[in-house]
Amino acid sequence: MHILVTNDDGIFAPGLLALATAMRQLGEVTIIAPAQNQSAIGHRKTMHKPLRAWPATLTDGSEAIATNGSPSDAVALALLGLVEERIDMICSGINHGPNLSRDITYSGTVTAAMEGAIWNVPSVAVSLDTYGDADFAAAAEIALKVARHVAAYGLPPLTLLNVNVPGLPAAEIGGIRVTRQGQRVYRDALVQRLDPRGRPYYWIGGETPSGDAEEEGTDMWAVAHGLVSVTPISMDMTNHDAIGALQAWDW
Ligand SMILES: [Mn+2]
Repeated sequence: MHILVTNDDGIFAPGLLALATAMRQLGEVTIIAPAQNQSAIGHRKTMHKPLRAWPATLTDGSEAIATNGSPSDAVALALLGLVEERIDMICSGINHGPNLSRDITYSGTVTAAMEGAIWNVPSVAVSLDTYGDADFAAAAEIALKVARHVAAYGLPPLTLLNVNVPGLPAAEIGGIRVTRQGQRVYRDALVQRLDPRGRPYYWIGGETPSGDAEEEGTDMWAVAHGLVSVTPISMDMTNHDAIGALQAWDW
């Protein structure tokens, strides 16, 4: 097995090192990740400036490749030939913070795995549901278990796994549940300020998003109940149920 490990928190994020360290139990690991934090970058494909890639050494001495590109650029660079060896799996993370429900459309962690899924390389995104102190080693052991299952069973075409690990000590994590996307509630608020020349500028601020933890079987429900959430995500975003209704419109 040759596993590509990437993230969106940046090449020196501890979650990346924990994930790469765990994945070495499954196979050879190549690390390529953004040089800086690119959380919430979305599925960006860089087309209007050059992409750079350069060697980096992680805190444990691991050799890695840093890039000025986005997480999905990092995956594309590797698959397009920057990494010469065939890549059998892509693991993205471990993100410091959850990627639940519609977060996946913003998340660089998940969109890196989406890039892999588009290439039909089995891809897994892993996030830890805490913004506080994070036990990445425990989450990495869970990521390894998920990756072993992906290697053994395979994934359907154009499908990635979005894994969210509760932000709990390892002994308090209850097990793995296969889930669907739940309902995220964003609490964004626009903050307007004035620059030194009196012109307005804006931040999208507000409180940390919440969501419906009561709807059983969702990603949000699982992590709220101390369970690891594994959601299969399809790159077919068609709302198949809506096709009939739209066809009935008087076009
Ligand atoms: Mn992140």
